[in-house]
Amino acid sequence: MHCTLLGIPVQSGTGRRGCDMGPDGLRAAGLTEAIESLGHTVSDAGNLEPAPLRPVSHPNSVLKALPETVAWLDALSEKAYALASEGMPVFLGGDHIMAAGTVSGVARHANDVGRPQFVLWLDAHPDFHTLNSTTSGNLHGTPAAYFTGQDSFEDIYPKLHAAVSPENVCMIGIRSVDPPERILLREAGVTVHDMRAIDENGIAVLLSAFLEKVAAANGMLHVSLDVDFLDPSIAPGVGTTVPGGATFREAHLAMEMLHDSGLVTSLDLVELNPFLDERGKTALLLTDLTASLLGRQVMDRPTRSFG
Ligand code: HAR
Ligand code: MN
Ligand code: MN
Ligand code: MN
Repeated sequence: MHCTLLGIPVQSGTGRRGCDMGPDGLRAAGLTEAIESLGHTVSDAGNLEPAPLRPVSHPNSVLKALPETVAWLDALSEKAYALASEGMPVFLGGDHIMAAGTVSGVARHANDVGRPQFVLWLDAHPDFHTLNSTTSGNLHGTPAAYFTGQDSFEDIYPKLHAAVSPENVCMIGIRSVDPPERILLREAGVTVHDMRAIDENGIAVLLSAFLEKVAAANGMLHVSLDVDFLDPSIAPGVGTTVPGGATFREAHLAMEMLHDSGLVTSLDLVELNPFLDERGKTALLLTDLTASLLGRQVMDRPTRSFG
């Protein structure tokens, strides 16, 4: 397989600085070498730059850095669309607003080739605010609402060529949901597995059910991995730590199952903040998780097929 790395040093979607160093943190941790060691080829497309600013405004006065953020999305949605037709894009963040660009871009490509787009959202947060519902104004809380076609984004975020059906989105690891998000998620029909669901069922059961669904539909699968999906004790290098996250083995098992499924077509690694990390611990863990997703195993085992 061929992987293309694209750095997206955006941090205008979050209230904390340091996410703009995320792509270089992942490079320093040896991401390219880890992927190559598995027999894949890698090209590094470098870091994206934002498009020119265009005048955008919205009546919600708490929104932070809206024009700057939109400029990143304008560039990224086009770039992600272009990269989706050549091997597996690995998008290096940057804060999670970038998923508005990556998912809209890859979903547009899936639509071109007549396949449904699915999204596995691994995060403490659903990031399902609209521009109307957010009260923090931090736009990294909005990408999943945008790419599933919820209202408020029209003529502000890039034109959405192909919305992802909310029924094709599975969120795992969720443990911080704002009241308006809870209502919107239920109304839209997104599958949300909170941490209690992991505790009660085990992550393998939850993920298998989703992978069966993707395989049965011959879907494309985008994985969006937010650092705060992981417990802060193993992944401190993130601006929004939330206690009670996924363990080291839960995260690796999810990645190993994703590899075995053969279904993953694109990947986001988001919210790494090297300024807050401890001697590269979080960057190295993300690198190892990516290796598990791309085929690293302890012992050989027969691949399991879905669908
Ligand atoms: N829901 C909160 C807000 O809107 C948290 C925002 C999202 N934070 C993240 N994303 N780290 O996963 O402000
Ligand atoms: Mn997130
Ligand atoms: Mn998060
Ligand atoms: Mn492989």
